Amino acid sequence: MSDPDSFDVVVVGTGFTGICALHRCQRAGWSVLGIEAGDGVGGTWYWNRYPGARCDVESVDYSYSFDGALQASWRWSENYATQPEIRSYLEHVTDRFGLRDLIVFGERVVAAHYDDRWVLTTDAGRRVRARFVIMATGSLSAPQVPDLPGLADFAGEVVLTAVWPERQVSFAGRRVGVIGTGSSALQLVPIVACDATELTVFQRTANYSIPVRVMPYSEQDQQQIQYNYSERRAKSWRAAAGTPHDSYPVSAHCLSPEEQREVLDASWQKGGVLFAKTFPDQNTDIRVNDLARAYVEEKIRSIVKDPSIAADLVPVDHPIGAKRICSDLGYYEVFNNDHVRLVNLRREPIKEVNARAIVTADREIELDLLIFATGFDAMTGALTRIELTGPRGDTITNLWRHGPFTYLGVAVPGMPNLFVLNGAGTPSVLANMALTAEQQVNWTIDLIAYCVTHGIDEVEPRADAARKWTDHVALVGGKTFMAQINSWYVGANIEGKPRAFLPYAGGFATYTQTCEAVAERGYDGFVLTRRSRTA
Ligand code: NA7
Repeated sequence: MSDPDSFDVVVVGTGFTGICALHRCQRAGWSVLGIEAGDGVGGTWYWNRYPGARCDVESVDYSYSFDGALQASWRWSENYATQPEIRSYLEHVTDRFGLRDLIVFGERVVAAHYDDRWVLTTDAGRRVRARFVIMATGSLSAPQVPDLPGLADFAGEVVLTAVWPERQVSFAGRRVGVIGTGSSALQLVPIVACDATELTVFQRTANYSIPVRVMPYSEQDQQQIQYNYSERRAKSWRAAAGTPHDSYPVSAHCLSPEEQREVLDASWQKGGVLFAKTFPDQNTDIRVNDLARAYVEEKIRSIVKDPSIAADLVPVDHPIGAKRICSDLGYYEVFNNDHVRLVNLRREPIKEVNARAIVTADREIELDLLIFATGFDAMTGALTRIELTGPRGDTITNLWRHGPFTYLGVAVPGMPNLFVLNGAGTPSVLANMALTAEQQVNWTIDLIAYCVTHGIDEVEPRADAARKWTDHVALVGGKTFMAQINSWYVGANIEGKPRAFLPYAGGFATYTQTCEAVAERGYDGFVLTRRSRTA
């Protein structure tokens, strides 16, 4: 009789990647279990349910293409989907393909160790065995909250954007503080400002944000989407960022100042994160970057009436796009309200929290509700928070003590039969995560199928192949502006985290081709072990 707690594959996490992986495993006829900490699917889109949460990639692109009927049947209501709509899409996919019964909800994997199989343990004490493990644990899924002195004494309500409660959090009639000014905060703040009696935004680093042009899809748009879909998706597969958008065809240097301005105006009107690629050389030529930067800074100054507040909102420490550009619906405008204040933490750091207030170097700011929008231990945190031990006693924290060490981002020497999808060393956060999820799953499932077909018991990357890939990730990333500043792209937001450029910056299409070439060469770079002999 087969062991009910033993599976061909265990998939940890049911966000975009995990759901896709479960579907492929099921289709392959393997026994598969999904383990999900949330009470529903969605991953980051399950937990990040703060008001205003919305994807900055267009809905039509930020969805699956692996099933034509699914794609044709789902209708997004807007061009940039809100969190509730994305979550219901993922619920729909789960039910459509009968995946729900494959998933254990409400349990977090806390440990996994390998002897001849992986044995995974959850926080509910469940132990399951798996021949292969797919870690679909997400890039932005391990929230980080600063350890502010006195925080435990705060008598008001405390919430995190990254783990927003299911219950209603009221802002009306309350004095609200928001710590952090990344994408999450910038989406949330205009909504809080509508109802709160007082709103204080605590900013450590100013970010660039471009208004997003949210539009409902008309019937005509819906038809157009279906008509163009194949071509649009094919273009995304060939693109560096996994979306079908192009930069302006020539460098800004080829244009007159008036023409440059026209291009920037058009890009501003288009809105959102695509502004980061207005000109083809904006992210490689600092003079071009300066043009785009100055343009947005001028916009900030024109929107915000108080010049001293505007000066604080203008970033001073990074080229535009070196941190992911935020997209907002009225963020800068909020600071024209008398009941909204900006605290520049560089000038006025937080000293402590007491029962009623945040105390800065200059003043005490009383609050009823404190919101942390302080980001994540990005790209590695979800994995390193699991006690993960390979057959030779290597732990992931030890293996990655100098930074992530992977082959193609997907496999780790010392961790056979374990695959980390959309994590460090993959394009993931620099591309369209829904599309990269498909790529990562397709490639990994093919590799597992290869092992199954060829009677291979263990697959593990060689250390020299991982060295080469890890060095390549560092080299390619090191050439970008992103590597030259402090952000979660390099782990700088987490104290003590080794500095390493985390995502793969060589482009999604290039990465995909590299992975395909490895597969075509019979998975070179991997040691494939067949019982007592190796292949
Ligand atoms: P982000 O982008 O990491 O933003 C976190 C923000 O929190 C950022 O402004 C941080 O400032 C700030 N932060 C973090 N720790 C502190 C402390 N100790 N004190 C004050 N401020 C702090 O996370 P988001 O959730 O907004 O967005 C994540 C991604 O989702 C985003 O990049 C998009 O790709 C979508 P810092 O910049 O570190 O000085």
